[in-house]
Formats: sequence, structure tokens, C-alpha cells
Amino acid sequence: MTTEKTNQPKKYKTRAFIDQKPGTSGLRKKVTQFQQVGYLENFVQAVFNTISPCQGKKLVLGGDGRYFNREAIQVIIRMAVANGFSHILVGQGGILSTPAASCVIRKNQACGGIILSASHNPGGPDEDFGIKFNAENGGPAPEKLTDAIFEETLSIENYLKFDSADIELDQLATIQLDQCQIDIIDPVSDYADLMESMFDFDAMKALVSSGDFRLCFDAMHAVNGPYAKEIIENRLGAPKGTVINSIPLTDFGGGHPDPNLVHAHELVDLLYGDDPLDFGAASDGDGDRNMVLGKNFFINPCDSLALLTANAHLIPAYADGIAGVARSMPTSRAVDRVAKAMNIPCYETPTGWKFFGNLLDAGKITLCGEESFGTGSSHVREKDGLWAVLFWLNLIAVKKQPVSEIVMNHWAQYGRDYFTRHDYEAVDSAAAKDMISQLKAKIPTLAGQVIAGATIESADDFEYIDPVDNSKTTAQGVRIYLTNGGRIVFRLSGTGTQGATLRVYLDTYQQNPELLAQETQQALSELITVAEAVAGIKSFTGREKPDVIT
Ligand code: VG1
Ligand code: CO
Repeated sequence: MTTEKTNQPKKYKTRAFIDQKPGTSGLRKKVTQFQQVGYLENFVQAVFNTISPCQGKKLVLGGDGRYFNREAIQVIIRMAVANGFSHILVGQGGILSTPAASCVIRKNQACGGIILSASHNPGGPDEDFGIKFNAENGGPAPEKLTDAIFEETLSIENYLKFDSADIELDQLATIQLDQCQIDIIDPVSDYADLMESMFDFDAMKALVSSGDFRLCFDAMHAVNGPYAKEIIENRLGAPKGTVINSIPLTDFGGGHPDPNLVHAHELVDLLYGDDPLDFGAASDGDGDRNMVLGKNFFINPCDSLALLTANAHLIPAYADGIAGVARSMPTSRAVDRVAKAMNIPCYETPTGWKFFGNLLDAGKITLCGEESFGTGSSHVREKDGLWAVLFWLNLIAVKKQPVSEIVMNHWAQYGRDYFTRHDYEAVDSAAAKDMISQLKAKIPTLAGQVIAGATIESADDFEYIDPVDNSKTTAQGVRIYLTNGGRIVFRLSGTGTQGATLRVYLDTYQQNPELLAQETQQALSELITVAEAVAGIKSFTGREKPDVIT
């Protein structure tokens, strides 16, 4: 143990910022905003004030390694010491994926953790940074807590920071700083052990080392590289080089660490080329999202959740059954059909993982997911990219079928929910808000109207009452249901840092065995026309087409 010589904690005067309201997943801003004097400190102090007293408590700290991660870690360590924490667990190099942070908080019974990430948003000096607080259950702070933190940021006048030299983050060590013990921990091992305890690693080893099954994991130069290397290459024995782009870079190699068909094109080329691999997967900046591909085959995340639910009994961790499932509202209703057949409850929550926490803690659900490439279970309290990939590998090892066959058999049994999301990014905020408020004004008169040939069955602005603590969340997106089974959802993103991002979610159900293999945009083309007719997307956004289609 090394002991740093330090001075007493210092109280610094600060002025409040008015724009520190956490969004869907923490506070996300441009790096340059975070670099303003006192900006990071104010938010961190607001967190500590909200959860005070901090004396004698344990805190977990890490991030996705993006630009400003290391600087922020040094600041937060000094502030945590000054605020009286007795123990801080920091991922080596300042690294912890979001699901690993959740795992470490739970395993060590910490009072919570601070995760530095802007997830799938790009990184670099002119790009995005983010910070979020996870509570003692390992999950994102619920709304009550984020609201309280925001209130605190509005009136903050001082913050506490210890005056000390930088902590060495790159060596595993225990450092004593005043009354606080700081452990620099291996960011990977606890998480990798948890994964090994959940899945049938022997069967998966046989699959990935057989030579007949070729796979690739694209870490997109983001946080999951070291995790995927350890689990997929070292523990499961996949050939070296299976994990590509495996070294986390501060700017993610200039890419956009969002695992979808648009941004993970390097992986997509390997699965759709002349000599396609059997299995491909990618995860996002902070490791909580996943995309899974088969040979010439894309698994929509909504379908993935439904399939994992239907097949959970084949996985050791869920062999005794699952309590229930949940999906975010815009996610397709594919999982609802499975839950119904299994006779287990299915909950519909607002967008964002924080809404699953209570359901998981209360044991009401075991699996949950979102259309935005997020799937997870009760093993931690975050969505978990690598877990989803391992789940699929375990499933393939048991079923011994190609990905496409597994999915098509599922559709043949349950029918197919075609789903797409159209994003209009960085549009004018006022215009986007205007569009949504005009839509909301129309809600009471929409039912029964025929728009672009489709009859509207019902429409509302989604509200959620948490079944565990009865807290109410309003204005979560405009839902329009059609009599033909189609659904359109409009909402504005809560994670962007520039202008507004409009998300339009479209899904429709198809049971006809002849029509289960259509191209998605084609299958949804009528619905796309209705969405435009009802909302006037083009005229409000000034865009002819979406920026990103997933
Ligand atoms: C988006 C997704 C949402 C997800 C959130 C955080 O939020 O739609 O499903 O929970 O990102 O994911 P929004 O408000 O922009 O639609 V992560 O992996 O970016 O922390
Ligand atoms: Co993420």
C-alpha cells in the first residue's frame, strides 16, 4: 500500500449552471462544456450532496475511456475523498464498461458508482462526454434521484476537493489518501467471472473452437475490447484476432461507436461479403449495447429480446424459468407475444434503462430490452452488450442451427413484428418541439380518422406509473395505433448534445407465412407514408429523409 501525502480538503466557491439536467442516461454535453471551470465539479458535488452523508461509504468509478475520461477521474477521486468516502474502487486506466460498473457496485456492496460515458455518441476534444450516477442496486439513478440532483445543481455554491497529486491509474494498487482507501482494480475479471457463471462455457468453447463456426466481435475501438478479448478469445478459446478494434481509443478511432448496420460497417462487410462469417457482433462506446448478425442476416433488437425470452430455459442461468419481461414503449411487441404464450407478465416502460430498475429489484422481471440495441437481465442493472452476445452464442451452441434459421423458426411460430426507427438528427430544436406539440394537440381527434388510407384506432401521449413505487412519468412519446395492427411512435431524444433528434418508430405485425421475409422498409412503407401524413415530418425538419435508419 502506498500513502500519498495530502493537505486538508478545500472548499471552492462556484457558480451554478442552469443546464445540468440529466437526460435519458445521465448528463451529456460537448467536452468543451465539461471543460468549463467548475462544470464537472458542480455536477459531482450535486450528486454527493444528494446522496449525503458520504462518510464511510464505498464508491465505484470508471468510464468508457473517451477523451477527458482520465482528467475527470482525477477530479472525481479528489472530490470523493474530500466528501468523506472511505473507499473508492477505480477501474485500471480509468476503464469500466457500464455493465461491469454495475457488476462491481453490486458485488462490493458500494453505495453507488459514477460512470463517465456518452455511450454511443462520438468522442474526442470536440465531441461528447457524459457522466451518470448509478445507485446501490447497480442501476441508473431513478428519476426521483436525477430530479433531486438537478435541483441541487441549480443552487450549488461550493464544492469540496482534496488538494493532492494525480493518482497513478495504470497499475493495480491500493492507495491511501487521507481517510480514504483507493483500490485500482482489474476492470474485467469480476465481470468475466459473472459471465462464466451464467453460460455454458464448455458448449460455447466447443462451438467457437470447432473451426466450422467463424465469428468476429467488433469492439469499435471502445470499452468492450478488453472484455471481449478476455471472454471470447482467452476463456472461450476463439482464434486470436476474433475481436477486432479491441483497443479503447479516446476518439474511438474517429468512428461513431454505435453498433448498427450504418456505423458498424467493418463488421457488416464480414457478414455480408463473398465469404461471410457465421456470426458477428458489436457493442457501443460503453459496452451496454449490442448488435448481433448471422451469415447475411441482421437480428433486429426487438426480435432479439423476444427470442432470448422464448429460449431462456436453454441457458444455465435461466434454466429454472423467468419471472417476467419488460420492454421500452417504442420497442416492438414481439416479446409481448412470447410472454403471453409463456404466461408471464410483460411490462411496457418509458425509454431508458432507469425504468427497469424497480421491476428487476422487485423480482417482477428477469429479462428486458429496448429497440435501441439494448438487452439485459437481472444479473446486473444495466443493459449488457457482451452478455447478449454470449447468450446468442450459448443458444447457437445448444440449437446447432444457423442464426437465420433460429430467427425464421421463431417468426413461423409467433409471426413477425417488422420494426424500424427513423432518426432525424440535429434538427432545429424549436421546430422539433413544435412538431411534437402540434401532434399532441391532434391526439383527442385522431381516433377513427383515415389518414393515407389507414384508419387510426387510438392515439395517446405515453404515461407510465411504476408498478413498484407508483411514481408517474408523463410525456414519453406520442403513440398512434392503426386498426391494421401498425403502430407509429414519435419522440425526441434525451441523449443528444446538438439541436434536437426526432425519433420515429414504426412497427407492424405479419402472420402470413408467405410474407415473413420481406425487406423491412418495404414491409413498413405504408406506415412510413402515414407517419409523414399525420406529422408533417419533412416540413417541420426540413429533411427529405431520415439521417439514420435502424
Ligand atoms: C437512447 C435510446 C434509449 C437508450 C438511451 C441510452 O435514448 O433511444 O433506448 O436507453 O439512448 O443508451 P434517446 O433518449 O436518445 O432516445 V446508451 O447505450 O446511449 O447509454
Ligand atoms: Co451505451
